[in-house]
Amino acid sequence: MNGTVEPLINDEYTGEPPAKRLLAHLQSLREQGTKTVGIYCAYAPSELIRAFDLASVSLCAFSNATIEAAEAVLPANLCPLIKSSYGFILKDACPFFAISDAVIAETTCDGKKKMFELIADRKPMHVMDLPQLPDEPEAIDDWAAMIRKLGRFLEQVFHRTTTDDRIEAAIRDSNARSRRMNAIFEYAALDPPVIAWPELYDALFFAQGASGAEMAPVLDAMLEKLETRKCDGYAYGPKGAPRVLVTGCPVGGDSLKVLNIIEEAGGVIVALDSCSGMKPYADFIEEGTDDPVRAIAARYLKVPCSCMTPNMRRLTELDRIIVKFKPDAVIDLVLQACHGYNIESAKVGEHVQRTYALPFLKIVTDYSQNDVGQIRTRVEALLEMCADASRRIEG
Ligand code: BJ8
Repeated sequence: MNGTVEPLINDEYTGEPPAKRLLAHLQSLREQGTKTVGIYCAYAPSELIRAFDLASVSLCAFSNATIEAAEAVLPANLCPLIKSSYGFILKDACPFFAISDAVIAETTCDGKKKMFELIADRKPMHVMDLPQLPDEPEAIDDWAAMIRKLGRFLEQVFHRTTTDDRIEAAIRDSNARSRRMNAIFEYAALDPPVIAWPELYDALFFAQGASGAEMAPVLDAMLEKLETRKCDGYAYGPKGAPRVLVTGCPVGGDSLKVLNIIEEAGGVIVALDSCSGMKPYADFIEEGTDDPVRAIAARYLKVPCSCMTPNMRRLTELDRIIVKFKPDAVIDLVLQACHGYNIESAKVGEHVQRTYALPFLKIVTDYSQNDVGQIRTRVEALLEMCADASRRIEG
């Protein structure tokens, strides 16, 4: 970063892990009587949860420290995200789970589905049956039915009801948050970018558990500072640094090692295409329909997850991101034993290389530090290809 700049979120949690800020926020909501629902996936319709005056928050899933405990029960050759999630529950180490009054799960990948069975007795849990052929005509009816069924679960557990008007209000609140998040992403799309990925990550992390109204002052203050940075000619990253798009599995905690390596190797990350990144804000829910639950269903079925087949939206979404963020290279981050993202990587690599002639690298990793040296070597080689390409263009 050139020069010292004021942090975009400047509060008592600045410089701390972003979970602390979110936890404090949720605890203060609880003190005012707001109950919490824990979620594990971007398909969980948080608008419906909020329409019941409940907070929704993503549960812990990104630490190597909880994997050993999980492996006493789960197979070692399972996705680290699932093992870590389960280990957090076994060790009673996830503060967000501790304050959750219920948990929502979905039938996404097999490993997650079976892990949910093992934790189903810990809290009231509801599993949503996710249609996995999203383009079939009945998918939207099926998913809308599942969202209504979730509503009945929330009614039973929390002894309250909601209305279409409140669901519509939650949709509008969620869209307002997405609009502001997208306005923040514009500053990463600038060339050079004026926002660092840890700053993006801080905002994305807080947004996992804060409503649009709660996020508004935070994001508005960020936007004001970003505009000042832009006007002041501030640039993030070394001059001419290759711009990197990171796509693939959700990234957080110990897998952030890959993002750190990319920047240590001289790249700047301009887009994070994953469920822990920009993916949840890529689309809006239609407002003002006569069936807000169906509008929510339509939006969520568009989430381009590799559990879906075919998952053509992954490629069309990559098109949008590549045109907007103008990356010089694409890195597909796949968690070990995530067969969906791993297999899909062949299509992703072929698409970005053939359509955009972009250097592409698939990294398969877990939450340990064992492969840091190997990843660094491969990332450095990728970024060197970008430098060679730009030297050729200049020459
Ligand atoms: S909508 S990406 S959050 S399922 S747990 S699929 S990494 S093997 S997290 Fe996901 Fe929902 Fe899809 Fe997004 Fe692979 Fe691991 Fe399964 Fe995973």
